[in-house]
Amino acid sequence: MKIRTATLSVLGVLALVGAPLTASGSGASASARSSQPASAVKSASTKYTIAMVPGDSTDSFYITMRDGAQAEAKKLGITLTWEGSPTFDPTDQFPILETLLAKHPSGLIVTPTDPNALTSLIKEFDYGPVVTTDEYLTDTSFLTSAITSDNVQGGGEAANACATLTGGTGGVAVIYTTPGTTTTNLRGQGFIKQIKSKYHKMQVVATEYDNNEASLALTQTESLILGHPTLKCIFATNTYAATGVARGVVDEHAKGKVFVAGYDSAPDMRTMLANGSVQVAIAQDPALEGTLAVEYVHDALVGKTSLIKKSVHLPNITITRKNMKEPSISKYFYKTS
Ligand code: T6T
Repeated sequence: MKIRTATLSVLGVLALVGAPLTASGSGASASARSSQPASAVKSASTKYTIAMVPGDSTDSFYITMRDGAQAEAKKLGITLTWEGSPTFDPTDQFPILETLLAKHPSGLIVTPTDPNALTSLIKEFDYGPVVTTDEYLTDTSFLTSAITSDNVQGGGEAANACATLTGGTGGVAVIYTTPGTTTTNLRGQGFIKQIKSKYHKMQVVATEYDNNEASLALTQTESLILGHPTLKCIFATNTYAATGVARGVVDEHAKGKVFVAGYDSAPDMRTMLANGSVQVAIAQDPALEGTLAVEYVHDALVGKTSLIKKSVHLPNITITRKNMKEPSISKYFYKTS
């Protein structure tokens, strides 16, 4: 039986008084409890452990999220293990998740790289709180919390930026990542909805998937510029898309003619904004996602369930060349180590 937030408050009280605790929840019988793995049994003196699995281990977005999580875990005296695949791919993420779960952590934080493919494996972790960050699962019924950015709003914001840059006329295109990436899909949907509902003299001339590869986004951008003479703005829905699109615009000598609204604020984004190959970056706050995720796992473990929000959409930050050096904005550039 899954520990749900409603039953965790009882478990948390038991933990505080040092009573043997198990995954079974408040309604479980003593015999059922004794059959739980020893590692699931917590007492007040036991340190909690959290397994955290990012979308991938190389992207500055997830590294920044890890740092936020690590800092919060340290504050709370929790041991956090962070492990991910270098690629954003459910097939590669699966065995990592499986290995970490076999160690019976007290809680799990995961960025699922597919909305469905990992659900049954994650559900096997049925004795502790599970929080997703960034990406969405289709089935959220068993989650303690799902924390992400407001991706639809971010896409709409990118559309507003394109409209301002182009005077509200001309063609626009969207570069998505993979069909299974829920965040970038929502950003594109938010963008297209805003263009169609608000900017009647702008047209969506093309949408592409770059397979999360900057090199593919680059060649797609070159083809888009050559194939669509009315194209005036491209929305690149994540870090790699933005890098590739910016390079494609430069290679085609289209800087200043084809504008770029990018997502994310990886370190390279500073250069791209400064040299005018990207005009606007919609940045997220991954450090806060990580901090909140650890906080909610801890709240669930100690029974402070009233503090947990089941679904969180954090606001985005719009970065331009003009504001990028202001300390209140520059702190949102992601870190690489
Ligand atoms: O945009 C982020 C993240 O939100 C998305 O889910 C995948 O790509 C990034 O990690 C940036 O590369």
